Amino acid sequence: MGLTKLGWNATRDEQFAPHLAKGFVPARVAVEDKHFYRLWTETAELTAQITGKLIHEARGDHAKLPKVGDWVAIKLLPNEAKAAIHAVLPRRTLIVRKISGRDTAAQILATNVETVFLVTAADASFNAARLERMLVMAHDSGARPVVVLNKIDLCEDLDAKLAEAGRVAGDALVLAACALTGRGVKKLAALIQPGDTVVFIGTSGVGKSSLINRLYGEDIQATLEVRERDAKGRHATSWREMIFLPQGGVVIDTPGMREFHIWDASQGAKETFPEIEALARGCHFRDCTHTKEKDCAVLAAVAAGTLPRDRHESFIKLQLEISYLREAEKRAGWQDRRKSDRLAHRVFNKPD
Ligand SMILES: Nc1nc2c(ncn2[C@@H]2O[C@H](COP(=O)(O)OP(=O)(O)OP(=O)(O)O)[C@@H](O)[C@H]2O)c(=O)[nH]1
Ligand SMILES: [Mg+2]
Ligand SMILES: [Zn+2]
Repeated sequence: MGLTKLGWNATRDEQFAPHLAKGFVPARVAVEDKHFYRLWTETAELTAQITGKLIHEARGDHAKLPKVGDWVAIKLLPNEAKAAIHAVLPRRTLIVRKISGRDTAAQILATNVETVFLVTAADASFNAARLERMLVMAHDSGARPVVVLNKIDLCEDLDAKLAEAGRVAGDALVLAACALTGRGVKKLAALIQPGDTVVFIGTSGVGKSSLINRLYGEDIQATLEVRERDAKGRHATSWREMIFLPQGGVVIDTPGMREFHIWDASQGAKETFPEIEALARGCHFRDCTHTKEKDCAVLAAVAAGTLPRDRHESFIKLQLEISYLREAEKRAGWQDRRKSDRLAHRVFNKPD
């Protein structure tokens, strides 16, 4: 597989020059499974491990280790379909999500993607607030967000749902689709150019893998009925994986997420709530929280009915979450460091 088809370009050539001088080969991370990786090089698919040196250089920062979508510098092990990963090239974009659960830590969902498809189902499970949170994450990533309203065959008030999605989506494109019949999939496909990488994210069961199968033209990803998954309490997709489309373009499928928390989201919050950002310029206090201050232009707009109350509430909830995460970040960062020190210790002491 040619590197250009996988998204390699002149900038990457420049970045790779020092690695090339050391005899390394470029590859892209297709699957990450704890500390084993599946990589694509120009000509082959290989399994790989990271070097102890790379772990050491990451100094406990998990984000510095290779993730799905990363370009890496590898050393091929002779006569084996195996490799060692020596370095990670700079990331152009980064999709980060807070890990759910009590330990708060950032989780990288994908890197170096051009477009993030935020998939929701247009059936009764549709939830505009969740979509809003996904959009914040996407705006932070540097990639272009596109909202996909899937399962439109199960929706009786599509116009209302589209309007609601459009309201939270702001400038982001909103597409309607049906993975069962293939309706709307052409429009989606048109957004994926050869050399592009896109990622599908959304809660479990919304039809991410079904849409990818449609794009591919064949069932290559397993899907599972929502009824069945409830009974079994599991997701259909269980790891993040890159898929190369026959028509060109790389797609990353991800396991559904139960919840969307937001990591370093203050900038994304501004982009998701541009009308509040604009109103805030009229507040008396520069650090107004728009909750109780006097002469608050945002509260005034809510009272006047020009800013919908639920938009204001979503904004406030997000601010609370961001400040909570800031606090938790310090603790989690510390814990993570200890964990990966232990890991580094293990790798360093592994017999060769
Ligand atoms: N009616 C209808 N069903 C759909 C549509 N798209 C997907 N489904 C069904 O919804 C179920 C879940 O689809 P998946 O593609 O497995 O969902 P997913 O988002 O990949 O789920 P995870 O891998 O668990 O995150 C399957 O039974 C699909 O057949 C659609 O447009 N309409
Ligand atoms: Mg899936
Ligand atoms: Zn204010």
